[in-house]
Amino acid sequence: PARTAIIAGNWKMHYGPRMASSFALEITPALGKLLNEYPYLLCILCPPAISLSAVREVLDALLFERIELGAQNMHFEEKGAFTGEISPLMVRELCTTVILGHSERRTYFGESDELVNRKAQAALNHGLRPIVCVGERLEEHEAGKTEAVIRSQVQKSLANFRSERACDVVIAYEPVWAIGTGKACPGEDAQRTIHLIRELYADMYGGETANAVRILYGGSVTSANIAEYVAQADIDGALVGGASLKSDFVEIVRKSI
Ligand code: G2H
Repeated sequence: PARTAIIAGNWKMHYGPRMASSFALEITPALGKLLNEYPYLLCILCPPAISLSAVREVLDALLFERIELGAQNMHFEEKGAFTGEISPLMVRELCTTVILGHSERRTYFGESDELVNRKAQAALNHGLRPIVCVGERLEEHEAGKTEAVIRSQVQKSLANFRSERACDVVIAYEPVWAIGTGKACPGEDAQRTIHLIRELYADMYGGETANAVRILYGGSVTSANIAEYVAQADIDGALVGGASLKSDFVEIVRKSI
């Protein structure tokens, strides 16, 4: 395949250090075995910040290098008086990746496209791979505004990267109406929007970069529907929420191969 696929598990606010450690111990041997057999897939676990060290220890002990670790959010500054925040330098000590601009961050914590863009630039500057999330809300979807909303989010959230770094970004298309609702977006519809995102990215950074950038689908992905997404030409994997908290996650990875 031209692009190495990614299956990322966004644990959201589930599993403190103890549970995270035992769950990681439960799933990583099977995940590691699958990944050893198939080099074109990368798996990224994204536990809550407080549990990153615990999962890091499990991964280091098992020596599965293609299971990586990601944070779910971070501040753009390296350090300072920002109570409750974590910085790119801190994330970099344990992780390769950081999820940015998830719709829950945008909705409940007021994150704007401009803030997400600033965080994504900070991630790239510190050698972290940002997974930048975009997606339209239900009312926008129903009003036929998907394309306009996505265009605006992509143009603002993904602007001004140094062109040589723009292909290191991962984009996640997560229609908000499909998140945690069990109403997954049909594969062909996700493909259509993700193709549009790739075209927009080509306008911003050139065709070669757009061809190299990984774009994931997210929203109610399970082992029962993952095949529908990875079969699409422009979809390079998934950002999985609820189903990443169970052993179903191993099945999702198996079916992505
Ligand atoms: C979308 C997704 C993971 P879920 O938020 O980012 O969650 O798979 O539970 O819809």
